[in-house]
Amino acid sequence: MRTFSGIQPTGRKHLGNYLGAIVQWVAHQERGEAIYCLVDLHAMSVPYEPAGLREAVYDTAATLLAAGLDPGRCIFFRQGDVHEHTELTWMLSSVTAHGDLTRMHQFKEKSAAQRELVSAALLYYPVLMAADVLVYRATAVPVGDDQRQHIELMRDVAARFNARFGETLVVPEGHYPEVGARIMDLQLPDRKMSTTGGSPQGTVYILDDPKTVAKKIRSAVTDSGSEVVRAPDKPGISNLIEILAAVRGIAPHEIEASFNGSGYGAFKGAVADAVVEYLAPVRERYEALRADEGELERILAAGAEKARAIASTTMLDVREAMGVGPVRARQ
Ligand code: AQP
Repeated sequence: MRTFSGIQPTGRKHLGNYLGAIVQWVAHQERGEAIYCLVDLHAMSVPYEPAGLREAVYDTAATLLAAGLDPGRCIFFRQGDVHEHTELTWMLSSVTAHGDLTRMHQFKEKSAAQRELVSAALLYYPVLMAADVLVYRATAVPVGDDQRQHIELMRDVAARFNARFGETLVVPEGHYPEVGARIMDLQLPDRKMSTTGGSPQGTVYILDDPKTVAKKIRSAVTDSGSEVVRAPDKPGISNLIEILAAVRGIAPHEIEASFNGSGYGAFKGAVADAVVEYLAPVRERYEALRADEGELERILAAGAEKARAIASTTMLDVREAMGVGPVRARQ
């Protein structure tokens, strides 16, 4: 298995990113080859500050290393350091339907939220994401549930490329966690926990201090009932059950069974304690890792070199298949 996944360097990652993606990333390091990327070029699809982006790359790199990414067991790098991603984006755009891009939920939501420029980069986001994965011929892409539509598009694009230009790319599969694939905002439980679209009090950040984490969870919006069960009319409690199940590594029905009759107050207290304890080691490791920017740069540069070696081989095949450049001499 070859795994690839990317994450936006937005600096402060949240519990949804952690349970939906990062936990899987750490686990996939033991299941074959794993390649992980800080997608700084994706972050340019909405307004941003150049200096802030560079800082956010270090913040996110340190968070992921603190969470358990090990550069000795995975390739960890910054997207913008490997030019093959952008070259393949252009190649893939010739087999991507413009209509499919305008139908992406993320494009519709984010373009509607833009007050000024709706950039072409926002429309192209899924093509760059397809290039990220396909340039490594990855087989597995661990992501949260919100990425399903992008993964399906990427699979269609790879299949269309192969049908048009000959078998060159690998059609990858999305891997979604059984529990924690869509963590919801604690104050707006009908919306996913999110960097840009959620509420500050409803978003638990990985690096929030323990008091803040506990306060956010204890003030989570719930319904007027008292039963700790999942139900369509109980989105707040259902979300907390999902969070506790993911943190404890057990099934949601086991959480329901163990809190049967205990009431919301005790249940929220247990979720708060469990999440605080779960995130504490990451927060503790983060400070030392973040303090050494030279070491973070060294790790990312070494990762980029390894990534480039794989990506450049794919691009030779892609260019040849598409008729770009001279025919390659065979040895
Ligand atoms: N709420 C979530 N539950 C489970 N998984 C989630 N992911 C994101 N939100 C949830 C997964 O996290 C990974 C990284 O996502 P990203 O690179 O898009 O990072 P982000 O921009 O910080 O994530 P957001 O919050 O989703 O951002 P916006 O506000 O831009 O929409 C992905 O695997 C994603 O599925």
